[in-house]
Amino acid sequence: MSDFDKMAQAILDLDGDKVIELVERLVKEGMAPEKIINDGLVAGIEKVGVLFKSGELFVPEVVVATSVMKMGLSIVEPLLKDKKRDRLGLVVLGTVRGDIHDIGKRLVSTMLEAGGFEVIDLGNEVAEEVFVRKVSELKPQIIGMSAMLNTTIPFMKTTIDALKEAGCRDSVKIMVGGSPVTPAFTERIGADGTAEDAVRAVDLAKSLLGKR
Ligand code: B1M
Repeated sequence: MSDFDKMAQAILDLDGDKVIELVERLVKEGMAPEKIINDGLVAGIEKVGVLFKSGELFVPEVVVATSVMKMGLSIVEPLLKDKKRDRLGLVVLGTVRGDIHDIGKRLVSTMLEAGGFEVIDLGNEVAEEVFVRKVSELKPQIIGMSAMLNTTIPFMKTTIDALKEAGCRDSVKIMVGGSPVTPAFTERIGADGTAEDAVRAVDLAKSLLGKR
């Protein structure tokens, strides 16, 4: 079994000590933080999702698996942030109203920071009026919305409508993401772009601002 398989298995076993031990060893051996995140930690939480869907795991176990995964993330994230370069722009990020999934958003935030953006993360269950208030207060170049539920992605459109109503839609670029979000949905709600993962989210943010 590879170290990444062991890490994913440790997340499934809800074994935080094992995850920490493996992450710390791989970091010490010089493994790229992005690889530890994608091939070990994200792979583990995705396996949790498969077992949750098939009814073999229940919400309390997924909650603990999430904390175990985050223990590993908190070791590698600072290494990515060390790569911070010149500020390319300000991104205000949040998971939309009614949705508490934050692992993907957190990865997007970390990768954007590593890619040179300043990020203000508004957290989870961010109501449309909060996005509107933050656009006028902080004047970001980009608003990023994340959602993981079929029942919460409609709030992305609600937020865009609220920004239009407040007269500030045209002052920001809007990017959206999360597993139920498709390019067709993105276009339909009038957002400016979507990305499948955190690495592509950085490319998207740069292209929205005309930077390479
Ligand atoms: Co929930 N959950 N969950 N869950 N959960 C999913 C999403 C689900 C697919 C599981 C399943 O059925 N297989 C399903 C949603 C079905 C749907 O509607 N499409 C689901 C459900 C149903 C629920 C509840 C309703 C369960 C219940 O209570 N009965 C409930 C809802 C709570 C709520 O939000 N109101 C719920 C609760 C939870 C937990 C609290 C237990 C926990 C969340 C903990 C947390 O985040 N703090 C949880 C988890 C962990 C999951 C799974 C297992 C993993 C999600 C995750 O973190 N993936 C998930 C199953 C799965 O996805 N396989 C599932 C890893 C993460 C790195 O990927 O978030 O996709 P992702 O992010 C990616 C990309 O999407 C993209 O980049 C990220 C990084 O590469 N991306 C962006 C994300 N945001 C972006 C924004 C961008 C650009 C790219 O621009 C701004």
